[in-house]
Amino acid sequence: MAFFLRLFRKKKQANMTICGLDKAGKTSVVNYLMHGENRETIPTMGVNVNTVNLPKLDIHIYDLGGQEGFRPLWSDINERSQAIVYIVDCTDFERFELTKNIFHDIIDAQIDDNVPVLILLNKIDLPNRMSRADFIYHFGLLDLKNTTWSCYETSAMTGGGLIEAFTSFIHKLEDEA
Ligand code: G3D
Ligand code: MG
Repeated sequence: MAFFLRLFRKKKQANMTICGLDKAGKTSVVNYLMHGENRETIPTMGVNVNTVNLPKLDIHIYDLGGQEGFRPLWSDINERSQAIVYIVDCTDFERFELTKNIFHDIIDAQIDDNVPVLILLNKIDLPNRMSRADFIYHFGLLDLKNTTWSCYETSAMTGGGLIEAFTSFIHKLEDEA
């Protein structure tokens, strides 16, 4: 009986939100995940949704517009997400404090403690970037006591680091489904 129930049970759904400042590389990362290559992007107006169908789980990927005007939309979507991906441009020293504050606001006010968070230090193909160790320290990740987080260096230009970053993250979601 349990076997038949499993066969006909509706597949589990999960929402995954991709957050970060405009130009961090959110849409480029989603394009790489969906198409296996870098594609030209235009600024995201509002929200783009893509669905990945895995055997046990459908993941709805919400790619949010990062400009200031769209950020008020984030909290609604984040509150309904089972996973958060936060993308930081590792060469954008000027907006480091801004993106750090926005990140901590999401963690503190928009998601539950049990929602896993994947942080991507993106654009590692470029020179003059911050190191992962410096980033983890200065971004305050070591101060997060209740959040399950992981941090990977990635390039949505070359695809570097993306498989490593998403493999265990997505397996975790599948296991919880
Ligand atoms: P967003 O969705 O976060 O706003 P986009 O960011 O994905 O639209 O990317 C913004 C710009 O950064 C794009 O360049 C894109 O090609 C570039 N970009 C994204 N990821 C990387 C990366 O890993 N390495 C490098 N070198 N560039 C990246 P344009 O020139 O179109 O603005
Ligand atoms: Mg975008």
